[in-house]
Amino acid sequence: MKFFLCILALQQLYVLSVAQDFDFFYFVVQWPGAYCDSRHSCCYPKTGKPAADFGIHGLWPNYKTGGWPQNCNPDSTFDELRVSDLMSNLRREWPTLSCPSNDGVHFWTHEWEKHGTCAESELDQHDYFEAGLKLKQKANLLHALTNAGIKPDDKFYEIKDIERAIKEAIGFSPGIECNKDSSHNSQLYQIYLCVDTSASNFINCPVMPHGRCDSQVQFPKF
Ligand code: U2P
Repeated sequence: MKFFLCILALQQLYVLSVAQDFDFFYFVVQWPGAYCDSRHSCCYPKTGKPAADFGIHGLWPNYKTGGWPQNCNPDSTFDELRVSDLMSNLRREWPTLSCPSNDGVHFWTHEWEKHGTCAESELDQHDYFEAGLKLKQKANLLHALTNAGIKPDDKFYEIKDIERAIKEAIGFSPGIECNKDSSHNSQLYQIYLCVDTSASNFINCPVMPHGRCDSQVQFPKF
């Protein structure tokens, strides 16, 4: 009897350890011009003004029913040594804009501890950040938009045209999030792409983020 109970307990343990702890990722990039024009204060990183390109915000495990897990493992802290080979790419592609000006470690620590720790069943710390960098390159979102004549020139663009340009370039519809600048203009702020649990392939979004965009949005200069 003891033996069978033991087998049962081991089986339960196995089911728990391989059970999916999230359903997909949001890969989220932010337009620095909109971040800086919004109510946020904005400070350039110590390494200087980021390029006029989308910067990575995060790679966020999500549930297909909405909602997300967060801060899943307090014992797993961000360790710069684990991503030392990625540092120059992180500075360029995942730049911090928060104040006071800093080198980005605070931002990456936050993203790892809040989100990355919830995907540890799929990706260790190095692979989590590397996956974000690879997705940024694969999506090439600024290129997708400029190719369709949508440029960061302070002009207003139809949100439908922005969505269409991205869908044509990568094959999947994005989620778009807007913010308001100090004159209450709706601005293109963040783009969400859905990604499978291996963090390598774009997929159709099981659930779209709430975007708060007007039908026409400004693509601000940076
Ligand atoms: O939207 C405001 C903040 O909520 C967090 N967020 C939002 C959507 C989602 O699917 N997952 C998620 O975590 C983000 O928090 P941050 O990572 O910036 O702390 C987002 O900025």
